[in-house]
Amino acid sequence: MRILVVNPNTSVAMTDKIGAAARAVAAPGTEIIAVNPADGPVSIEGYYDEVFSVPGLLAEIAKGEASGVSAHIIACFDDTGLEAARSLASAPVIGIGEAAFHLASLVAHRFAVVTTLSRSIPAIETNLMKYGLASRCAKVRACEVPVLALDDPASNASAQISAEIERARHKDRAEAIVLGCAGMADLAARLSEQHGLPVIDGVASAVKLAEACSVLGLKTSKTGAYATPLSKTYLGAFAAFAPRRD
Ligand code: 5HY
Repeated sequence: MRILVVNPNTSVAMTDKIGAAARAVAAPGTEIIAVNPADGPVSIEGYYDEVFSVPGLLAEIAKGEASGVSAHIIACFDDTGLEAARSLASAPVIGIGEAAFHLASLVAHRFAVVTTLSRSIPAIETNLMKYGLASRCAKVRACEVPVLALDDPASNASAQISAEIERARHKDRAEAIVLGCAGMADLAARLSEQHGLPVIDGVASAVKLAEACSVLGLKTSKTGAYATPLSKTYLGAFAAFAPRRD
C-alpha cells in the first residue's frame, strides 16, 4: 500500500523528520510518501498560520487521490484542514492529533498533551471536544519551545518537554503523554523510557491507523459531513480549487 504523509507547513527538514518517523513504523509493503506544500507558513503556530496552510495541504491531498494512494495523513498536530481534506478524498484521511488521542485512550485512563507554544493549546482543546475525547485528557500543556526550535540544541527542547511531562504526571495525574507536535516524532521512545509511562507520537499512531483502515477496506464516508463538494465556480487565485463533480 502507499500512504501519503503531508506536512502542511513548508519546512522540508521537518518533512524529512516526519517521513523518517513514519517509515520507522510502517509495515513491510507500506510505501510512505512524505511531502509538503511549496506555498504557506514555515511552521503552524495558531489559527492564522493554520488557515494559510490549508490550500497547499489540499493540493497535495488532491495529487494523492489522483495517484491512488491507500490513505492520507495530515502531519500537523492541530489536524489542520482535516474536514476539508476528508471532503475532497475518498481514501481515509488521518490527522496525527486525533490518531494519538485515540491510541492514548487505549493504554491510559487519563492522558495529557505536551505541545510547543501556549498559543497552540486552544485548537488542541477544541479538537479534543470535537472528537469526544476531552474527558480523557487531563490537560494540554506547552513546553514553550517554538516548532522550528525543537531541533535547535540551544532550545533545550527535550528538557523543557520532560519538565512538562513530570508536571503532567504529578499535577494532572496523567498516565500517558501525547506529544503535541509532528516535530517531536523522534522523541517519543526515549521520553517514554526516561519517564516510565507511555509517550505517544501522532505520526507513528497515524501510520498504523492508516494501515488498519486500508487493510479493513475502510474509505471516507461520503454520505454526510464529508460529502463531495458541490460543483461551483471559485473566482481569483483559488479558481484551480473549484470543485467539479464528474
Ligand atoms: C505541528 N505546528 O505539528 C504543529 C504543532 C503546533 O508546524 N506542525 C506545525 O505547535 O501547533
